Amino acid sequence: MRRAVCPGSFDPITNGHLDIISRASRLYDEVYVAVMINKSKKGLFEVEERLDLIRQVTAEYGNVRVEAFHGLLVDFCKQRDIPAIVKGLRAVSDFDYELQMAQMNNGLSGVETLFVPTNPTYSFLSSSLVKEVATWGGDVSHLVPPVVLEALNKRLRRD
Ligand code: COD
Repeated sequence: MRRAVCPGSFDPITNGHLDIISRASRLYDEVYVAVMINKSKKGLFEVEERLDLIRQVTAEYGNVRVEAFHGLLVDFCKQRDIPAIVKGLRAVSDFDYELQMAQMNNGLSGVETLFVPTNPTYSFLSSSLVKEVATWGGDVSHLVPPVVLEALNKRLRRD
C-alpha cells in the first residue's frame, strides 16, 4: 500500500491545505493528515477542534486518515510505515525552509518529501492570514470550507 502524510498545524484548515490533501489522495492509496502539536504555540483552535474540522472536510475522499502527533514528523512516519511527506509550495519564500526540513527529515530517516505546486488561486493563502482577516471582520468565505467559516465565526463571536 502506498502511503503519504500531509503534515501541518492546520489552525485552521484552509482551502489551500485541502487542495494539497485532495491531490495527494488521488496519488496515494492512503493519506495521513498529521496535526503536529507544538506545545509552545497556543492556537486559535484546540487540537481536537482542528482534527474534527479536518475529518469533516476530508470525509468525502475516503482514503484520508486524520491524527494528531507530538514529536518529530519522521517518528510519525516510521511508526506508520509512511515513506513520503507531501507538502504544498506557495512561493519562493516557502522554499528555503521547506528545503531545510526536507533535507533534515531525509537525513534523519530516509523519508522523502514531495512538493506539489499550490493552486494559483491559493498561492497567498495561509491559516495566519485567514485568522487575521477574519478577526477584523473581513470576508474569508472563499478561503475556507463552510464548516471552518462557521467555526471561525463562533470562535471570534460574530455569528
Ligand atoms: N497552498 C499550498 N499548500 C499549502 C497552503 C497553500 N495555500 N497553505 C499551507 N500549505 C501546506 C504547506 O505544505 C505547509 O507546509 C503545510 O500545508 C502546513 O501548513 P501549516 O501552516 O498548517 O503548518 P506549518 O507550516 O506550521 O507546519 C510545519 C510542520 C508542523 C509541518 C513542521 O513544523 C513539522 O514537521 N513539525 C514537527 C516537528 C519536526 O519534525 N520538526 C523537525 C522538522 S525538520
